Amino acid sequence: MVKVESNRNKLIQILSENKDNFISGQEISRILEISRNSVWKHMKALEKDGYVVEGVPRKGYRILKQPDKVSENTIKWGLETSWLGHTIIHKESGPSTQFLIHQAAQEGAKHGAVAILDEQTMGRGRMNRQWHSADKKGMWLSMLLRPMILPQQAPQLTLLTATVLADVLKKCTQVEPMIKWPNDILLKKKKIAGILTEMQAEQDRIQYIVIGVGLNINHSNDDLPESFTYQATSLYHETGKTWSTQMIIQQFLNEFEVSFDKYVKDGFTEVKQKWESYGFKLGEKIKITTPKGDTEAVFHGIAEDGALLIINSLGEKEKLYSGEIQWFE
Ligand code: BT5
Repeated sequence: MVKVESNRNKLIQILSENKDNFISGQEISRILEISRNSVWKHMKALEKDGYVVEGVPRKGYRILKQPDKVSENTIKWGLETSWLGHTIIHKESGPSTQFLIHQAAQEGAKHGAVAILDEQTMGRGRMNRQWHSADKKGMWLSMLLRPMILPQQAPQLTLLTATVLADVLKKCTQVEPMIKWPNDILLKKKKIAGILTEMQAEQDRIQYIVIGVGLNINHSNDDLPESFTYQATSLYHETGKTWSTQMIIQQFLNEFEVSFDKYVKDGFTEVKQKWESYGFKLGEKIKITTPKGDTEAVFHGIAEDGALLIINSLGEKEKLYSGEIQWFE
C-alpha cells in the first residue's frame, strides 16, 4: 500500500515536471522501476481521481487537466514545495485535522506533514471552543512542524501563519484582509479564518508544533450557523464568486514554506513588519480581556517575540502574551 502510494506521488511529480511534453511509458517504468502494465494502472487510478490523461502510442502520456477537488493527489500536483506536504493525509470526514496531525506526530511523522479534511465533525478553536467546519465549504488544514526554535518563540508562528494567509487571500482573491491579534483574519470586520497553534514541548525544547488553519471559502449565508452570521463571513459571501479550495490550499502551502524558511533563516523582524501592515485597530484604543480582568489600552503593535504591545493607562508600554481584544466602533 505504502509503495503504491509513493509511486503514485512520484508519477504525479514526473508528470508535473513535464507538463507540456509527453513522457513515454517506458521512461516512467524505468524511473519508477515498475512494469509498463503498472504504469497504465496508475494512469487509470489518476483518471478515477478526475485527471484527464492523454495517452498517445509511441509518444507516451501527459496530463491535460487536473480535477478541481481536494485529494492527496490533486493537492500534490500543484505543490512547489520541497518539504511541506511531502505527506498529505486527506479524508472526507473526521473529527479534526489537529487530531490527525497529533496522531501522526506521535507515530513519528516528519516536519511538513499536512492533514486536510473536507468536513470536521469536531473542529476546534482555542480553549476548546468549537470551530464550525461545513463539508467542502472551506479549507480545514493542519501542518506538523518540528522547528529548531525555543518554546517561547512559538507564538511567532501563529503570527507568521496569519500573514501568509492574509497575503494569499489578497493575491489570489483580491480581498483586503486584516489580522486581529493574535489569530483571526477579518474581512470587513467579520471573521473569515482562524488559526490554532498547539505545541508539545519540554522546558527548552519543542518536540513538535501543530498549526491548524480554518478558512471559510464557499459558504453561502445558510452554511454558517445563524448565531454567527453577523460576525463571520466567507470568500463567496464577500466576492460573490466560488473559489477552488484546491488552489487556495496549494497557494497557502507554497507561500507558507517560503515564509517559514525565511523566518528560520532571518528571524521575526520581517514577519512583524508584515503583520503590522495588516494589523486591525493598530494605534487605536482597544479593550483587553485577560484572566486577571478587563483593561483598556492603545494597541501599539507587535513585540519582537510576537507578544501584543500595548500602551497602558499609565502611558507605559506593556507586553501581553494571551487574552482577547475587543474594540470600540
Ligand atoms: C480560532 O479559535 O479561531 C481557531 C480556529 C482554528 C480552526 C482550524 S480548522 C483546521 C484545524 N482543525 C481544528 O479542529 N481546528 C483548526 P478561536 O479564536 O477560539 O475562535 C473560535 C470562535 O470563532 C468560536 O467560538 C466562534 O465564535 C467563531 N467561529 C467558529 N467557527 C467559525 C467559522 N467557521 N467562521 C468564523 N467564525 C467561527
